[in-house]
Amino acid sequence: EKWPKGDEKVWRTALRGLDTDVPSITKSVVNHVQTSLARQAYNLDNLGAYQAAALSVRDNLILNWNDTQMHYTRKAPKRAYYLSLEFLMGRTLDNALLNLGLKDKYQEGVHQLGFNLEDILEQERDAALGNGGLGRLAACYLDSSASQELPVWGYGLRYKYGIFQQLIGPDGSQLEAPDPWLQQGDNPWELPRLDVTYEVRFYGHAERLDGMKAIWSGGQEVVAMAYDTMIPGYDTKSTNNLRLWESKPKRGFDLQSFNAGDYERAVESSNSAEAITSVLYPNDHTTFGKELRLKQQYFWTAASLADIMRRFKNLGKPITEFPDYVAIQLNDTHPTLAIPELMRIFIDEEDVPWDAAWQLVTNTFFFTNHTVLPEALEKWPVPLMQSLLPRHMQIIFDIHYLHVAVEKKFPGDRDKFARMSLIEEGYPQQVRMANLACIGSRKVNGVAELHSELVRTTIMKDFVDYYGISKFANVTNGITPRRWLDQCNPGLSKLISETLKLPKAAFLKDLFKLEGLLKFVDDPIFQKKWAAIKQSNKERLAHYVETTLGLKINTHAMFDVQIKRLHEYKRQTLNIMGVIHRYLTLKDMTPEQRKTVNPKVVFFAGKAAPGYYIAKLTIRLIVNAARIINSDPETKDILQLYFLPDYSVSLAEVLIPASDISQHISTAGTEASGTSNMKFCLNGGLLVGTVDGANIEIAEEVGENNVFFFGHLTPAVEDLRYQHMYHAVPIEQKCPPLARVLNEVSAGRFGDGSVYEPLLNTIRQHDYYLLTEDFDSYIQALQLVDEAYQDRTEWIKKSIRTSAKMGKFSSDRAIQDYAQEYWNIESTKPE
Ligand code: GPQ
Repeated sequence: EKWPKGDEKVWRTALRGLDTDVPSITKSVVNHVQTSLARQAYNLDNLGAYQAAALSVRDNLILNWNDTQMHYTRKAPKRAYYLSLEFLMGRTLDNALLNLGLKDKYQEGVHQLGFNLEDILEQERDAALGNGGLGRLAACYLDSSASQELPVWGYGLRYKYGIFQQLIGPDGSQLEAPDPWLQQGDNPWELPRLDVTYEVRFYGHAERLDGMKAIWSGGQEVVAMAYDTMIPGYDTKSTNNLRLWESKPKRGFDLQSFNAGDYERAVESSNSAEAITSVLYPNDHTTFGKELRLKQQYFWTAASLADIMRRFKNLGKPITEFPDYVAIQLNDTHPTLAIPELMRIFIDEEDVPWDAAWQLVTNTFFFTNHTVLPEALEKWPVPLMQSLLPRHMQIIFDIHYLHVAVEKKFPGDRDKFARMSLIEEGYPQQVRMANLACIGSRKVNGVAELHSELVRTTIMKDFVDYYGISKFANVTNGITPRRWLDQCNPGLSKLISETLKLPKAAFLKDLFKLEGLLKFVDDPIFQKKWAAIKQSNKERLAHYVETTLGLKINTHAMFDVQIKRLHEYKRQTLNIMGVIHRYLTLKDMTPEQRKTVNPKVVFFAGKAAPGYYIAKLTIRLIVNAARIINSDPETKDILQLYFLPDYSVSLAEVLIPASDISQHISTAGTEASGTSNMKFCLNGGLLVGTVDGANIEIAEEVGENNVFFFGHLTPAVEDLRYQHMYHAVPIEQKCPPLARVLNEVSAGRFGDGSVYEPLLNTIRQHDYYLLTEDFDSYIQALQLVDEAYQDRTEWIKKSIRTSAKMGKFSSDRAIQDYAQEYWNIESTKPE
């Protein structure tokens, strides 16, 4: 290789990289204080120290990133791209330090400079570019891809505002405030790429040419500019890329209007271009059909595909080899426009004939479905698509006529044809994105065994008949053990390492190694250490709650946790009704009886979509019930209830390691997988749950005697709903204890009861999520939990066994599956 200029020896010494001994680290941090931050050392605060430490760590990431990307370019392996509208990354500094293996040294270094690393880490704001499980899964998958040295990039949007900040108002309601996460100053974890830009068109008209080609012109163009975020692998130099797009006006502003003195007009185009990536839509499991959301989706898929195409073209390979070098995973239907967009590129720009283009497209894409709930299945009105993306609408119609030719295979079955159609009839007609994603992809997968089976037998049933079963598979979700064990629970990680006599990297890279703990289940000394770590995590949580909310928590109580988005199907209502039931039962007891009760603290956290009225009412009820219960002198020592506001990845990192028991209680058949269930169990928490999602596979691993299952099973749900619709039995007969709870709420025991009527009516009337059907068995399950907790040694054994059997739920296993069975990519690393 040739040096571009100058003295090779000088270059070689200069290129040696960074030293990572403690003196070099302190030097680098102080350098950043003085130069990058231009601050004085003597009045440096924790925030400044965070920024300097982050910049110093970033230097290491950038060098690894450069080497990895250079290696990919030279070696030109097949790559996979993970397209996701959400990446719920959380904080980066701690994770980067652990993955680089530099945490101890930075701890020492900043200590020498007069700082405490833990305090510095607390300065970082979460990158919360996601709503919940779907976005966090994408983040875990990036960590696993880099850790396994797989050539995978993520593509998403760089929202200026992430998920809203949740506040609780004086009446207990959720209030929303914007999340200006970038306003802390520079985000040290991203690299703006001023030179990586693409123009993206909206509106205009599409004129058909000969054959299937067309020309799309006119309309408006905006610019997509790339920001790159480094994704370090654990215990490897491999550092992958997350490329997020920002929208910008094509020209700064309209000079003509500006000169004419029309300032408003001049900035208008700039405002509308920038609006595209200004905010994350805060709805989970629902679609709203807003034009701006469709713009986001196209803007992101168009920029990402242009980027992928440019990279492919640099290889100098014939276009027919595109799927040999590119695999694209569609995270839900949000990026489905990538299918017609790639068709457009092939046909209109690359002169590929239709059939060949369709072959290439359907060998490139893979589609993950994350729910079977009908309200979450995306549909876009045809008139909206026609106006915003006229060429794509043509292509979708062409795909519809050429490839949903079901009538050939099932002649005369008009119903089947109607169900499989890309276009749903109605006023207006709508495009069904899940159908498009399905027929445009090589494979379709669900995210846990039960869910994948439901995908095959419900929403994709007709397509299974058409394509055969092998197109429809399962990849059970996973979580990264780096963040969700080592980072959030360093004490436990250390104990495991000492007990197994293995370096941490051994089990953090192969989580099945935790099975080695089974040998120690009966070892009283190990049990004691295990329990002590849980205790100190409870104290860490209590300390957090005391310093942030000013509340004092009984750390000798059982900690019972439900943290997830507020949604009727997740049944936080079942939990709060259970808590109230417990409260009423305690009130019924004599003081003597109460003395025998084991204390319990119940935690809730989670955001409700701002427009989701019933979910917001649930929060209000929890908060107001907490106010009454926590101040009742008769019960406050044995039952406490907390709603922790503003749930986030970093709050989860404190809550999860502290839990004794966590709740995953969705109506059977509604929670596709769940991933926090895996996180709790990995940290030695036990699980109360329904026979749903990944709960089932967790129970398979740990044994049913180590989980607390309750409730009706999936096959019963449909019939029960039917009964509730047409042969409703009044709740007083069906479930007297629940009726009593609802009456107490109604009667104003937790503040003005009339406020809660709409929420209570969801249960009294259709009870779509079957609370009345599951309440009795739920209360029984909680009773069993109480009894099991009495025998502390047996409980600790369950806890150890649970954690020991979490190997399957590492996202490394999930990513291996995608890499081998779907993407056909291989590990490769620099040097
Ligand atoms: N999930 Cl459709 C979301 O977080 N948001 C959504 O809009 C949809 C699904 C979740 C799903 O509810 C969980 O059961 C999964 O564990 C998670 O996706 C990841 O697959």
